[in-house]
Amino acid sequence: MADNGHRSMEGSEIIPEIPKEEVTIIIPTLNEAKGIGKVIDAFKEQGYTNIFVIDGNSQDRTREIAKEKGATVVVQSGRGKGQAVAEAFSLVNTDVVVLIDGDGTYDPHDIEKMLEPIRKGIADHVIGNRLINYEKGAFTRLNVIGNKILNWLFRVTYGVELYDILSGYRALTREVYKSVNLTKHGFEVETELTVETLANGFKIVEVPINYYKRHGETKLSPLGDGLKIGRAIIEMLVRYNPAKYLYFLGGLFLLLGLIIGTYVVVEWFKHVSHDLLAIVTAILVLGGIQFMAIGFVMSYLFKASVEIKRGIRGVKTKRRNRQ
Ligand SMILES: Nc1nc2c(ncn2[C@@H]2O[C@H](COP(=O)(O)OP(=O)(O)OP(=O)(O)O)[C@@H](O)[C@H]2O)c(=O)[nH]1
Ligand SMILES: [Mg+2]
Repeated sequence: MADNGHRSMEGSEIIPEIPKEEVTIIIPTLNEAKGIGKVIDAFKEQGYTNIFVIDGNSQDRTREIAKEKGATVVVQSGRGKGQAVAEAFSLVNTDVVVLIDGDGTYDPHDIEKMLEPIRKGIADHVIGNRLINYEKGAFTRLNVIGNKILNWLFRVTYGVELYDILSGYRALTREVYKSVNLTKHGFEVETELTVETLANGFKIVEVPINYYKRHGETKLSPLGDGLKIGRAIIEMLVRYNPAKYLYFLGGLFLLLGLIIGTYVVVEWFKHVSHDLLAIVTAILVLGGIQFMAIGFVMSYLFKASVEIKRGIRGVKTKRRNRQ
């Protein structure tokens, strides 16, 4: 990477040639004996030989098949897809990692599409968007609706135009996968990866990919995991952009102040005075303005810290190139 690591206008590192040995395919698996073999074969046929299976102690032949096909297989030390992904990130060290499920839902032949934005330097993290072109039956109706709602919730709260934040097909540069701090153990991992990347000032780009019906049994509980993911989206906003909460609170105070204040003024014209309500109005309006002002300063600090992180990375890359 030191030879060709320079940055694009967007601030992402351009890696014009990504040698195949500098890409690790990470596949978290839990009882995926029906799909894992085909997924590994398809990557190997294309010359990708660094295949890392992080297994959740499968009770079927998943690990044997993966080993037979030449993958490195590690049994995760904890539980859940999130913990498995975090552990895999700590164990590999190539320029790029590609994350994919072991159930045959994603197309290994989409890998070049996934890597292209990194090569061009327009992204540090690429998400494969499944929701544009998927095989009939690949999603249940509930899953389509759930995905749409959660993506909408994300766009509204974070203000970032992404349409498939829960996709399991991703490509990440070393800078991203070594810097994300993954604390969630389950299916919130995709949300956390997305939020962590944005909060650290990296760029995410989505590319349309194919999506097929899975082999084997799902491990996802649509309602239970959907609710957990929704909660994670909101929770992580507090962690990374508390200013938005203050705007919301400030807006609420001002609105209440305005309603009560209007009532007080209308009554005053009728020669009825409401001293207590007038005080409440003043408190609500002043409180609302204060929340908003603090929110404004915080959002400025938040944006500045993201810019600083991006700047520091640029300086580091320049220095590395000079060496
Ligand atoms: N290591 C590990 N892998 C897991 C665990 N839970 C799920 N996985 C794997 O993570 C990937 C995603 O899980 P899926 O059950 O396919 O979830 P999904 O893709 O959201 O849902 P589907 O629509 O059913 O495909 C699959 O390859 C699973 O085998 C776990 O606890 N540990
Ligand atoms: Mg899947």
